[in-house]
Amino acid sequence: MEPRYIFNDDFMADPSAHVFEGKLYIYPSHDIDAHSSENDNGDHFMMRDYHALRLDDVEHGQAVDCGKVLDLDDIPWASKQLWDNDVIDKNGRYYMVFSAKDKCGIFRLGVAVAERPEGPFIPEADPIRGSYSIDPCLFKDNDGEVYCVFGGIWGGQLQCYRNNELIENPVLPKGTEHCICPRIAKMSDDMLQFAETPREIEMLDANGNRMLAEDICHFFEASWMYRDGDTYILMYSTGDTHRICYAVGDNPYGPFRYKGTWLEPVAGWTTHGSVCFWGGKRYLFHHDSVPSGGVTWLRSLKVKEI
Ligand code: FUB
Repeated sequence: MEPRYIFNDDFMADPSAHVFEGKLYIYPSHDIDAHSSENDNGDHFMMRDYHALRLDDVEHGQAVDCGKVLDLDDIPWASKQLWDNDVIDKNGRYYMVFSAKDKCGIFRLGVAVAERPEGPFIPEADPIRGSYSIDPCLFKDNDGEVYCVFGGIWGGQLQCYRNNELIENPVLPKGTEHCICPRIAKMSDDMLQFAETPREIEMLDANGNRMLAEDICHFFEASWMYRDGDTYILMYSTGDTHRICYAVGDNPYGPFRYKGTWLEPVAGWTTHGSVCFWGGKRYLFHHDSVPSGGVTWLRSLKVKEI
């Protein structure tokens, strides 16, 4: 199958793809043109709502828009920038964890709950206690435990935290300094809070050494975790080197060792994806900015087989 666009009706990005109730759903960010200037802080990503999409024919069809499932105006604690989200099913309900800035301009993770995959998702009054940064991925292990893997640097603010505390005067690592790594926390049974203090996932290069800031495959944002047999796969974006890479480990907490690159740089600054199995094949859902003529904040959804 040739890589192809799956939703030509609107600009959407950061697709989280899952099979729920025998159907393939995608939960993307909904890009808009807010006419804000582009900067390293990501101020040009001013998204205000989320939609759920359903894709019935992965290799040929266009996704169906199931409608708006959550609006910024309905989230009591959030002020702006609905960035990446993910959804998981548990105990017959659907839980979305999403990133947004609070009233102080700090990224937090929030939970919203739905009775059906198509939503609507009803947001909790407050963000997850102790949450920070962006790009939550919800990974359900074979024993039913759900983990939230999250974090992104630069505009995603992950460099502002050490040991889960805000630090003063954060600096980004450079050169041969260790790169900043994603965080992981098991979710509570009711899926509304972290059940434990988030831990940093150790990321290793192909030789088993700690990943460095200068490595082309360094972690930046957009974690996606899944399991294949006894192997845990952590896919992520390298941000400023514009790749989607993956690393493997033997448990969700890591360490994870770099294994390969699934997507070379695309049109537009960001790259971000999810992996979903459908019809016996493994697909990478992601985005690029070709249809908008390269506008970084107006991205379109794609799929390719991996
Ligand atoms: O969509 C806004 C941000 O761009 C996401 O949170 C990042 O992963 C990048 O795709």
